[in-house]
Amino acid sequence: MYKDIPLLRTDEIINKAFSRSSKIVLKSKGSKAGLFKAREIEMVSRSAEIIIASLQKIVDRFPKYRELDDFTSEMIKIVIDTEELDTELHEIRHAISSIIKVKTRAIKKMEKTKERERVVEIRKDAYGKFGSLLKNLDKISGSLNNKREKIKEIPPISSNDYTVVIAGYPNVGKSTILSKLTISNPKIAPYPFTTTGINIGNFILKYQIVHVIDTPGILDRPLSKRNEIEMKAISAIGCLANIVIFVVDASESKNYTVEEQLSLYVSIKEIFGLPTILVQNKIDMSDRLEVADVAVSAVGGEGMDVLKSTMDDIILKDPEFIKAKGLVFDDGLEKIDL
Ligand SMILES: Nc1nc2c(ncn2[C@@H]2O[C@H](COP(=O)(O)OP(=O)(O)OP(=O)(O)O)[C@@H](O)[C@H]2O)c(=O)[nH]1
Ligand SMILES: [Mg+2]
Repeated sequence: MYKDIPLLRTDEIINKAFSRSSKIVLKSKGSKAGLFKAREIEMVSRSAEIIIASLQKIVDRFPKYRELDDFTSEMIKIVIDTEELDTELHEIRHAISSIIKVKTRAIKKMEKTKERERVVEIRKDAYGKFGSLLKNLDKISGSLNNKREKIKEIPPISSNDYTVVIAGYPNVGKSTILSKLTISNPKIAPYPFTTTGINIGNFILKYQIVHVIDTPGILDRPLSKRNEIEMKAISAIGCLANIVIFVVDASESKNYTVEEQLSLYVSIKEIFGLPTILVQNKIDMSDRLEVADVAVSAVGGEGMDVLKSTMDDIILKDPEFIKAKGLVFDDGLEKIDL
């Protein structure tokens, strides 16, 4: 998401602007002197245009986080300082308007001037001002480019997409379940809150894409031990999720007791208030728990068809899913008779 925000590199912009405008060739219409001046004016005008276009592209490509859906805008607010972003983009807009002013003034002066040397002097002076206005942006470039990196890492999911979230303690088999439920190998996208990455897989149900995401390091320990940022992240995921698959492991390989795992299950159910399927994994090496809705062996495949149909039944009855499908059709895609 937002992969095409350009970097703010003032040196590159200056070089591009000046080298392109130095190559300008004008066709002769009037006198030689007139042509010389016209070319000098065109150099100022073209270099200003190139600088403005490069800066404007940066302003335009940064997400308008206030207009975005909940999940993405929440994520942006968590990963970057949005007030600082506003200030930095304001600096760029300010530089753009200063460049326009410098250009307009210089061109006016050049038009009135007859002497060649003076025309060149005015053009060089405008170039100097363009350069220093750009150089002045160096003070924000590091911080702005850093925000660009962080925004790029936000998973490309919209709150309008139907999303299943997998939760559960570490090592219970969440990623294995994700890979078995989805058509593609889980894609590991960097996740802003942990160093471990978010796993995203998709499957198609009734011609509608369903995302399945596994959020390592987020929904895998007691919520009471979370700091404020992590809680914000959890609530952002809450905005996104439509249903939750909570995985518990009762086998010898478990790192946490079944009681600890069920207590996390209860708190996740409470905080999200979403339909939650309690899935016991690794039944090839453990006894069945009565509380579990479905018992599976993700590795061996046992029970996975039951999990899939339980999940599909919940999804198909969910008004949000019906709405998400409607969104696809509203976008003008061919309506398929279901
Ligand atoms: N016996 C058995 N092992 C399983 C099963 N499902 C997963 N495992 C194993 O359990 C281990 C953990 O599986 P993962 O899918 O990585 O578990 P996870 O919950 O994603 O782990 P973290 O990402 O570390 O939180 C791996 O060695 C899997 O091969 C199962 O049904 N039976
Ligand atoms: Mg995992």
